[in-house]
Amino acid sequence: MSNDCIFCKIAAGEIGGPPVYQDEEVTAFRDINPQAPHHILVIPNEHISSLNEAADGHQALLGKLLLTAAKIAADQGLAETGYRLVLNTGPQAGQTVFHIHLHLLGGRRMAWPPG
Ligand code: DGP
Repeated sequence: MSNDCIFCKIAAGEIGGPPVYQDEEVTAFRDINPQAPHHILVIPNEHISSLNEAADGHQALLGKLLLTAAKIAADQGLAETGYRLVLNTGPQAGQTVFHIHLHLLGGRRMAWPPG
């Protein structure tokens, strides 16, 4: 855990409301600034600043982020209509919180290419 990381504090239950999903490896919670009717962030409980800092040993954990997002999407009724997963990496991609997080967005039609 990084003491100055807001997402570490959320994963530890120190701030924020009840998570959408949590187990010993990952936490999912609603984005504070939703960009779609459903906007959920899925994070590893372990602090990893960005995908650039992920190592080979994180392979299973990163796969779990994807599978957890898919399960949450199904639980939220988004599997049939579709949803988008976004993983911003670095400032130019728009990453503002430096703890890996997968955006799960759904409930509206998405444009392509993304802005
Ligand atoms: P990104 O731009 O990819 O780094 O996305 C960071 C997201 O995190 C952004 O959509 C807003 C969200 N966020 C930032 N601080 C908080 C917080 O304290 N609580 C929650 N639930 N979401 C937050």
